[in-house]
Amino acid sequence: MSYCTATYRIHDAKADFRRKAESIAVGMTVGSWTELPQLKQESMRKHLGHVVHIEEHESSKESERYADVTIAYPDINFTRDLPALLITAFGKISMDGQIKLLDLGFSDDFLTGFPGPKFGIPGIRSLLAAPERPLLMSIFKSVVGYDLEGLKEQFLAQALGGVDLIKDDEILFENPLTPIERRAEVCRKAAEEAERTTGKKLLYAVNLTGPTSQLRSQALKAMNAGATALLFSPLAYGLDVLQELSGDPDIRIPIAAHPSLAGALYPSPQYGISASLLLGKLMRTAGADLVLFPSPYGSVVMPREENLAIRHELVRIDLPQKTSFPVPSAGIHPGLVPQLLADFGNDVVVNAGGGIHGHPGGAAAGGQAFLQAIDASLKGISLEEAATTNPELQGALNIWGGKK
Ligand code: 1AE
Repeated sequence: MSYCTATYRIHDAKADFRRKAESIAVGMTVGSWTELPQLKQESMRKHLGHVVHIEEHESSKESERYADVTIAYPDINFTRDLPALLITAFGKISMDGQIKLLDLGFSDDFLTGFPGPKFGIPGIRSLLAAPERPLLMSIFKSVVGYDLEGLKEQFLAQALGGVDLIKDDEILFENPLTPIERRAEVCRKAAEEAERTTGKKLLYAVNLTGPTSQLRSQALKAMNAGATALLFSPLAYGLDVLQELSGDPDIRIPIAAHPSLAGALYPSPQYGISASLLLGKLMRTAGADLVLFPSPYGSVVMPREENLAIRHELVRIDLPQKTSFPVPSAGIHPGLVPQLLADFGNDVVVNAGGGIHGHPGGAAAGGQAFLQAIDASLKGISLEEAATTNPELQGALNIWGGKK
């Protein structure tokens, strides 16, 4: 028999955790067990979940009493898609008291349904001809209400700074001023123009939005008009939609997953879904080539150990799927680069919006300041020292300083 597992943290001041775990294992599979006649019990046994492990954490404070519980769910009960597993493992019980889904363990059989990222870290590195170094991504800012000319101007400024990727802001939806295929076309030309100056390849991720039924045709439209990547918010649409898009053989460009809505799901110690599962394992399994999430250091913060746990899920090499690029984001400026590289190593995309556009010398200088910070960090030179010969980096340090 093949099983997927789910590990939960259950907070309860008084519960008998074994009874609670057994009631979940039975309740989320065959419904009831002891009330079934003997014959029925035999035929239902292959569908019955079971408790694999319980680790209780007692505390003098009743409110801090909890147990980590792992339950195995027979694969025979669900189809090979994430919604089916999520509903089995954390459907109804997600609303039943203080319970947080910490992890899912996929059986080999279940995992065969998930090809994972089409490009992943190796594919993106190959598209950018950047085999080893950390990458730099810039985010369009102030895009709502702009026309194509305004967008092109911003794009060029970012591209001339030498960034590897530029992404739309996630709040740029389909609109008459900059429809997806027009901005893909205009920005592709701008990327080619910038490449002639910088000598660097560049991916542009257009934001894929609109009704779910139209996403595929919008993605193809964008790709055919010149988009070289897509930005998508899987938690607003559903992870299965990401999987459909990433698994579509006609969509031949990488997908960057935006974490919109994630804050409603991972931060509580008592409720929701852990960050490493939500933004790490599930995003990679559903096929995200790059995954954005808040870093521990910027304007929106996530605890460092959760960041590292996400990274682990995205880059671990003991899985059949390609690895996904971790993209720690939000309030990132050049002063944070040494710490980010220390945490993430070279397989990271340093991502900034305000930290590029807010540079006193403009967006091109903002990109250059980041590249200088990355270069200095890789050489083990302090940013202060590097800034003595790099005025763009000095400009960034003057306003944002180093890591706070
Ligand atoms: C965690 C997502 C960050 C994001 O999407 C974004 O737009 C960040 O912008 P800045 O770098 O904080 O300006």
